[in-house]
Order: sequence, then structure tokens, then C-alpha cells
Amino acid sequence: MDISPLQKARYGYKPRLPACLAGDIGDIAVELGVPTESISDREDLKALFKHTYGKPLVSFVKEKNEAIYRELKVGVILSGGQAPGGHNVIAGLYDGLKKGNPASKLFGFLGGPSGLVENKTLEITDTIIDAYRNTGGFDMIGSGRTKIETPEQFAFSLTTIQKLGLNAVVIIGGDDSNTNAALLAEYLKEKGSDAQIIGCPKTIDGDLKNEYIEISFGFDTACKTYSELIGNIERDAASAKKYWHFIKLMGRAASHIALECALETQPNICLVSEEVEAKELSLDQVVDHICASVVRRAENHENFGVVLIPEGLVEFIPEIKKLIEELNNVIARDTGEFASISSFIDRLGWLRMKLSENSYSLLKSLPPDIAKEFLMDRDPHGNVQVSRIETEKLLISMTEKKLRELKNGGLYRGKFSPLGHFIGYEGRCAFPSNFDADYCYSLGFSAFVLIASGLSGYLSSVRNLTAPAPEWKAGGVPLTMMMNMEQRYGAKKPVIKKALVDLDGKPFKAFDAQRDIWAVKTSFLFPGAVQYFGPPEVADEPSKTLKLEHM
Ligand code: FBP
Repeated sequence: MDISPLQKARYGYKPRLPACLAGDIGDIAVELGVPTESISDREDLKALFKHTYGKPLVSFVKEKNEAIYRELKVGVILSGGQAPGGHNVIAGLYDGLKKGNPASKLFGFLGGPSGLVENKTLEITDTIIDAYRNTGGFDMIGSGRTKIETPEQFAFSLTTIQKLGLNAVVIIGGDDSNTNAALLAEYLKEKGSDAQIIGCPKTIDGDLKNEYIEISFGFDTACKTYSELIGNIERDAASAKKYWHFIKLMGRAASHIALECALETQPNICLVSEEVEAKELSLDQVVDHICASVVRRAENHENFGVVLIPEGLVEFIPEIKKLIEELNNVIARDTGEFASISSFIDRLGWLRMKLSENSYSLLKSLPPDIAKEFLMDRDPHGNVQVSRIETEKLLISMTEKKLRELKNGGLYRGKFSPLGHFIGYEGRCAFPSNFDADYCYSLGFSAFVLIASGLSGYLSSVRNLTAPAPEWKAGGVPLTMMMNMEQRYGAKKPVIKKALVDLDGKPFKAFDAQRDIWAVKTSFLFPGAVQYFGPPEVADEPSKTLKLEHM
């Protein structure tokens, strides 16, 4: 296989481990903390997770541990959207297993959770792992979004585990996939199986975090890649001085990516969905906010600019949120009937009787191409696929309309030439930054120690991430500790709570302190490409979000 010079150079990179995971493998033991509680809905969750609720927090200490030398058979799943560093989680897990006992085996489940249900595996060997060290993507074994939820799927998963004689399965995924991990851990215990389930926190969206999970992996690299692209567009805008660029960024629910990229690049506008929701802003008010910057900049003869839009924005505008909720419930209830109607006009007619009057008129008022996007298939977890809703186009068309009105009223004299972009897939499979390469390898290694110590229903955790890697702390967090009950597909379900942007948090405050200046004065920053080599302050910098949160 041909490989690029960068890939060749990255093979030689040795990911750094926290001191508690480095050194002699026989000297890593677990220390159990006090029992934990879920964030809310404790009685419901206790009843649902009879065997796995309330486990203690786990940290690693330097102590003799004979259990670490056990011969193990482990399966690993990459679940959900790609995130830079996934291969390094597998590499850390593999190296840990082999260090513990060279006879241990690792099987990758092919194509995500469906690989477990259907028993499709690839045994990972030295040759395979060495071809993927420090690379982006999930292509070693592939990923998928199958949700293990039916009794048959759970039973098939157990059969696969038994057939392969697995001691444990590691599920590398976001909040939904780790919710699945918690359910599977509980199911296995209920069925009397000793097989263990360990999760690893993955998602570029950065919304799987809490006191013990400082950031999900992939966020760092994805944001650095997006920031490079945004900086390039900013420089183009400042050079040509003729376009307003509306850039939608990935982040299905939370706006962490948009906020981090704003801190990195200082655009004129960055919308933050959580703020829109807290202030109950309507779509019109969001557009007014953009127009205010366009008008002020035109007064300074700057008919160009950059607007960052978080992908999930539409779900946070109260009137649209209500529309989406109603659509989700109606589509979940009458799935077959809805699917049998093929034309958009007929679907609208069908929905007229099913939606509230306000939601129906909102849906009808949207440009038809955008309205169609609201009716597309939901993902297996019941979420509307916001990455396929062209919010940037919706905002462009509404901004154009508003500016025409302002022009007619003599309140705007500029020239508005908008361009829409969607930046998402450009960053999900980038070569992991040094931060993600180290972090992911450590998460995988930590997952091995949790397995060797007989634990199940835990998320691998590596903390103190703004310090150099040797000072990081590793351990495990019980999955049930992060759960609450939420409405999904029309029913209450146990789920891991998503971490949204905290409007009282330091990253948002830092943005808020400067954004009025950026809205009028060109203040663009050009962060450039992800740096793999060079001085530590360039090559090993964590994200601004992480640094601000730990200041
Ligand atoms: P995960 O939450 O599974 O990590 O996925 C994140 C994400 O990249 C979102 O930002 C985006 O909305 C979604 O995946 C798109 O996924 P897909 O390509 O499967 O439609």
C-alpha cells in the first residue's frame, strides 16, 4: 500500500502515557472510591440498572497487580461518527493487552455495533495495528450507527460474546453509544454472563463531558482542522472584500465546536445555540443579529464577513424545536404511514391534521427545499439529522430578505454577496493532533486496565488534560453516574446526559467579552494547520475550550 510521507512519519510517533499507566505493567492496580449516584432520576435508574447502578469511581495506583497478567479475549467496536484518534484507542488497548499477556487476543467488530449483533469480526494483529497507528479515520474496522435495542439484538450480542469466548467488549462512542454500553453491561449481568463492557468517550462534538470526562476525543483535532479552514476563508474574505461567508459547522446538538472555532479565528458572528435557546430568540431575531453586523460593517465600507453557525442551531430556536419535537413524535408513532407517502406536497397535506397550527404554518413558511430536509429519515436514536438541514442557506435567504427591507427603508446602503459552506466531514478523519494521539492511546490503555481488573459498566477516563501527558490521571467512571431519564421517540428512556455549552462557563464568557468588537471590526485570526512537529507551545497545545475551563 502506498503511504504519504506524513503518514510514514506519524507511524514513528510514540504516544505519551500518564505516569500511572507507564512503567512495569504489573505495577498498575485499581483503587475504588465511594459508591456513586446518577445525576437525577435515581430511583428509576436504580430499578433499570439493578446490577450496575451506583458503582464506585476508579483510579489507578502504582501497586502490584497479578490480575493484569491474565490471558484475555476482548472485542472492540467503533460506534457512531468518525473522530480523529479512534485507531489510537484500539492501539492503546491492543498494546495493553499484549503487555499484560502476549497470548491475549483483540477482535475488532466490523461496521460498528451491528458487527457484534451479527458476529462479524477481524482479529487484530501486529501487522494490522501497525498500519493504523496515529492515523485518522475508523477504516481499520469501520463504524456504524446501529442501536442495540431489541431483545433479539441483545440476545444475538450475548451469543456472539459466548461464541468468541470474550471476556470483555470495549465500545468507543458518544453519549448514545455509551448509553447502549450501559444497557449491554446490565443485560449481560442479568443473564449471568461474566463478560464486561467498557466505554470510551468519543465524539468531535465535545458534548460527552463532565467532571471526570474533561473532553471527548476527536474534538481537539476536528476543531483545529476546522479553524484552519475558517482562517483560510477569513483571509480570502479580507483579501477579496466582496463576500459574506456563512459557515455551518458540525455539532449535532451542542455548539462546543462553533465556540472553540470562534475563539481560534475571531469571526464577525458566531451563533451559539444554547444562548439562542436561553434567550428564547426567534428565527427573525437571529437574523436581525446577523443583519446588525452586516449593516455596521457596510457603514465602514466592509461588505464582507464570516458567520459561524452551529449545525444544531435549528433545534434550539424554540418555535423550530417545537416543530421538530412534534415531527419526531408523529413520525415515530405513524412510521409506516408516513413512509408510504412519497411526495413532499402529500406529506405536507398529511401533516396538516397531525401538527399544531403554529408548527404547521412554520413548516409551510420555510423554503420548500429546507422544509423537505426536516422530513428526512431520523437516525437510529430518533434524532433529526441536522447535518443534512442547510441552516446556512436558510439564514442567507432570510438575511437577504431583511437587508432588502432595510435598503428600501434607507437603513442599509451596502452590497451583500453571501456564500454558504458546510464544514464537517473535512475534519472528522484528520490525522489526530499530538493531544488526541496521546489522549486516545491512554484511553485505550486505561480500558485494558479496567478490563483486567474485572470491572464492567465503566467509561475509561483520563483527566488533568491541560498538564503534560505524564501528569494525566487515569481511571474509570461508572456509566450510570452520567445518566438521567429523557423523552426519546415518544417514551422516557435512560440516557447519558449531553453536556451543552455552559453560558456561565469560561469559554463562553471569553467569547462574550470580545464578540461585539469582532462583529464590527475585522479581527480575524489565522491559526494554520494542525502542527505535529515543532515546539510544544505549537505542537502540543490543547484546545482553547479545555484551557479556559481549567484556568
Ligand atoms: P457522533 O455523535 O456519533 O460522534 O457524531 C457526531 C457527528 O459528527 C455530528 O457532528 C454530525 O451531526 C453527525 O456526526 C453526522 O453523522 P453522519 O455522517 O452519520 O450523518
